[in-house]
Amino acid sequence: MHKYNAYRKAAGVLAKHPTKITKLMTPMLQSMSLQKITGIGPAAAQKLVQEGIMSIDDLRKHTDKLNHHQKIGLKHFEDFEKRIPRQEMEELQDTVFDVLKKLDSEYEARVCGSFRRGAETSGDIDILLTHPSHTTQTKKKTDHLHKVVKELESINFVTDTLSLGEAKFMGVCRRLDKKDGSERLYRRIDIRLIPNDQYYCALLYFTGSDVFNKNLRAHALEEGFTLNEYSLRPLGSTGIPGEPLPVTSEEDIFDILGAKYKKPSERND
Ligand code: 8DG
Ligand code: CA
Ligand code: CA
Repeated sequence: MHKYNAYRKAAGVLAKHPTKITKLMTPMLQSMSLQKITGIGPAAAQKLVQEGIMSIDDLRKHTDKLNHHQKIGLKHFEDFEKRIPRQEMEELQDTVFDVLKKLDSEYEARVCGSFRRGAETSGDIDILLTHPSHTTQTKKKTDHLHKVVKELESINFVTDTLSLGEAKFMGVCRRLDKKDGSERLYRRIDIRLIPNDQYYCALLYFTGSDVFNKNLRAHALEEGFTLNEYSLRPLGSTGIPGEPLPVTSEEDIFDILGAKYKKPSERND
């Protein structure tokens, strides 16, 4: 009954103000289309629409309104919309791992996200990186990530940087030229430097899927733990999280939570 009345009311409003509603829907759709570009979130998109930028084509005529990240997003928009075949993901992975090995044999890295779950195609490349010398106890700043990115640029693998901090790189890369004439698309790549003691919680989190993560976090709470991308902590009777539990594998996390271990390929939902 309530629902029926709500629909009847909505229909009445629509009938009385058809142009108002159409106008409202149009900026919403325009804003959503602009948000397909990396670096353009809801706020930026809304601002652009208010300034009369109605489409991605309009945006190309007004690149002065964009910051560096958004400009690169626009430049490679078509490429970024395309999924990356697994074969190419493996090539991209090999390139990064070769560089890491050359720089320091103690680096440990993983491609996470849909690739680790066995997907045939991936939207981007999510890499986790760690090094025994880098832990949450490390007092001085580490420059591992800057060193790695610099090296990946020097071999013309990384082509653009969207953002680079001590712990997170967001950028663009491209397959190295195999001289077989095949197309080399620009791909989105993220590299996160993780303190060694947080590596397995991060690995679990960034492998996903996000639905799987949500369910496991809910299960953790039921068991009296709090789980996030950094740590697994017991919740005391007061509900205050205790110290992070030591974990040395993903299996440890499932064990502590009393959950059956699931391989990455079993974490798609
Ligand atoms: P895809 O790139 O092939 O489209 O899929 P994906 O690899 O599963 O998704 P992603 O957006 O690249 O995120 C990688 C993992 O990070 C995801 O599988 C689980 C974790 N994750 C969450 N929540 C979120 C979130 O809000 N944003 C991002 N970027 N990652 C998240 O659990
Ligand atoms: Ca991904
Ligand atoms: Ca990603």
